[in-house]
Amino acid sequence: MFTEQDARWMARALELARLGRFTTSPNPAVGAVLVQGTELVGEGYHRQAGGPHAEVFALCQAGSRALGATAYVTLEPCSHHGRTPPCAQGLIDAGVARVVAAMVDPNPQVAGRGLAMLREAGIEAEHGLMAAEAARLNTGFIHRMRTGRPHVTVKLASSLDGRTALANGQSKWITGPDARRDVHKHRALSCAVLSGADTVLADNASLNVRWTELPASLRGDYPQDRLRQPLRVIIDGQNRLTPDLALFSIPEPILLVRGGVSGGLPKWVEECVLPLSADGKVALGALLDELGRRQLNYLWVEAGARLGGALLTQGLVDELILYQAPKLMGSQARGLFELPCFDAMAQVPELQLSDCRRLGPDIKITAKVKN
Ligand code: AOF
Ligand code: ZN
Repeated sequence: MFTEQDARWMARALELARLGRFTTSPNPAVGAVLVQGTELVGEGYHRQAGGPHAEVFALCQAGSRALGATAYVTLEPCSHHGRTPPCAQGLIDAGVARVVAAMVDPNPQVAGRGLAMLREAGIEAEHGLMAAEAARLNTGFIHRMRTGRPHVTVKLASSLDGRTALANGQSKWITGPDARRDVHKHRALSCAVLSGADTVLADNASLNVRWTELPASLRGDYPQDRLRQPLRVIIDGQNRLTPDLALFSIPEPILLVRGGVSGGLPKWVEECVLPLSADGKVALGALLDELGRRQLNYLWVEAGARLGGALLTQGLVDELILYQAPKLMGSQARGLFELPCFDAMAQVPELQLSDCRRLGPDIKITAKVKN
């Protein structure tokens, strides 16, 4: 059904889509290419919500050369009037002859209607070319469209024997600079960073993205003036965080999840009271629902063994990213996750490795959690 040429142009559209991945949320990252015969006549990618969709840039560049062209798009062209008019109609009006989409848009407002609109207008419209690559680019968006919650990745850094801090709390630094820059990349790709009061108090962490700490290879794709900060979400059930912490000195949004509102914080801090579970802890499922309502696609968790363990035990973690340094910290040091005591291997949470690579002296393990 698809030719080698089709695959080549779709690969270009995916490359373009990737350029938007730091800035399109809550929208997906999408790329589009218009080809006349063997000639590229227009291309573009979605940059930010509220701005033009990928197809609009490509159509604009192609002008009258869009007539009879083939469009390669990494996501089905939209059919609805959102912040912008429907792309399917734009392609029809421009006289495009064929549309190849990598995947159907999981947004229930579209969900196949864009492709149907094109077919009704007599345009050949197909999907399924490089669908897995396209889906990987928008894991968070797809997850939120299906579940109403953000995709949750828990990040941990440990020694080879799975220890995250010495018994006295010391943890600076277990992993090297390459691993720490990679963490920064993930923060920049995320819509929100979740942590707990314990972690914030122990490290006086800022949990923001600092451009100079991103991997150098990324800074080209992602100019400093487009840097976007993830929402910092901190669980502080006992109102222990005080306004003098480093976290509050950075004038970027913070959502403090608390037992009660205390006030007296900078204006960029929002306090939010959520239901408590039976044991008096913030109901984590309700928190994810709230973050989903706020249209956050990717949640990056940098927390301690207790919050990580609670998320894992409640089946709320989708992915684990573990940076491991070739060090041994011993069994007196702190572990990765606080989990219940298991009596049988059949009870143990199981993960599925999706990637394993070296980062300088350390290794990075990415694993999906089977819930
Ligand atoms: C496309 N091309 O480049 C993107 C699409 O509010 P709006 O108008 O920006 O619409 C957002 C929705 O449009 C988003 O949830 C997703 O379903 C689709 N994104 N569609 O045709 C694009 N970014
Ligand atoms: Zn569109």
